[in-house]
Amino acid sequence: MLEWLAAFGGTASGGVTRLLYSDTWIQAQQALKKVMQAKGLDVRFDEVGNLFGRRIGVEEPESVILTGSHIDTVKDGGEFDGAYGIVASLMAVQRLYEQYGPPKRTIDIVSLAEEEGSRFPLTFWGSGWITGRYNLDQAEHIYDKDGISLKEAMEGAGFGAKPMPIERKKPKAFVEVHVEQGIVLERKKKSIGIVSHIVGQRRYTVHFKGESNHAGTTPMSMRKDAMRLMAEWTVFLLTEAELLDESLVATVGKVTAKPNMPNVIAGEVECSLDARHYDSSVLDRFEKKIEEFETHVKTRGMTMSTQRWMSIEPVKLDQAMMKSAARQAKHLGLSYETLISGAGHDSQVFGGYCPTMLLFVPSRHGISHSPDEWTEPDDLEKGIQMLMGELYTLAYV
Ligand code: HGY
Ligand code: MN
Ligand code: MN
Ligand code: MN
Repeated sequence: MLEWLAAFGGTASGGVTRLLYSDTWIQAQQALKKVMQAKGLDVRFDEVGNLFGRRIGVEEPESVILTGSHIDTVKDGGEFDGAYGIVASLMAVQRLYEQYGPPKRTIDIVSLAEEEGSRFPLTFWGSGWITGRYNLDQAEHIYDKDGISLKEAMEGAGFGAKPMPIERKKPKAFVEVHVEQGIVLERKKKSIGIVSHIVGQRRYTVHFKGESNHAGTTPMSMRKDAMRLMAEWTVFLLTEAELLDESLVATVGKVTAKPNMPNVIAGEVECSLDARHYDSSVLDRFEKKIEEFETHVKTRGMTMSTQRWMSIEPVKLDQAMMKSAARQAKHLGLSYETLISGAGHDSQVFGGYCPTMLLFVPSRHGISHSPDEWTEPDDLEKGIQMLMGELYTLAYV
């Protein structure tokens, strides 16, 4: 089923690009809706395009256990990030139904609309909508690289102001299985990761302004080279990150130059910055380093600006649910490791909203956000067994 889903947005390099409200995203959500219907689930979309497949509880139907993950991907990402959590939920709920019939409490499988922030400068749109982190009018002022607003894209995909009939009751719990996207489980030869914390994340867009000029006739001493300034800023900041704290990670992953010509000194450069740590005070101290560099720039006759467009706090996940997962792993005879997630997840948004559990399965060589993302089938299966056990405890007992 993962290959089948990966075909929606499959790329020449064997990766997947499925951006929020794009055609491939719409096709994937519509195809999943058909799969859910074929499994006898009650399906519906909410206002922003989160897709729900419901197995009604026969004793406490109003008590809802939510499980799933996100359907969107990064550009040329892997077939497991997000999608595995949706497929695992579908399979776990199906198997439980076949073995034990309908649950006592309702189980909602959710294919969350967006988590990555790949198309728009906003992350967790799907889980953020469900938990009230976002509202519809925010979508009007957020644009993709082509100047299309999130609102236009949402309405173009058939969602938006027309509220679909869903009640906005808080779920009793949220359970997500996800590939680790890191190398801890492989290194420690463990089958299951039980996540205790998810790091806080801050994302910035940084703009450097110098002066375009001729690459051949402008002496080095007379240049206002925005690319050179960005390079100095990058080395300074990433070095400071290493010195500040061994668990702080900072990434400059996206750069655009103007006019982006080989024989023209770049007059402007815009780049991204992604900083993460499980302690917000370290992220605050890192932000001070950004300000420190900005004061130095003024002496160079150039300018720079830093706009923080995303900030999500670190989250500590539910201890009781972690203990339940550890019992489950022991019961199933699966090796497990408790760990901190360096990747952001929808569980981070739900973690501050309802009791939340995030389970990992190993990523080969820790690779993710890449066509080389891979998890062995029997590891995927172990994740499904864990999810079945936890959903049984939450919805059947
Ligand atoms: O970027 C992340 O950490 C996640 O994969 N969205
Ligand atoms: Mn991701
Ligand atoms: Mn993910
Ligand atoms: Mn994620």
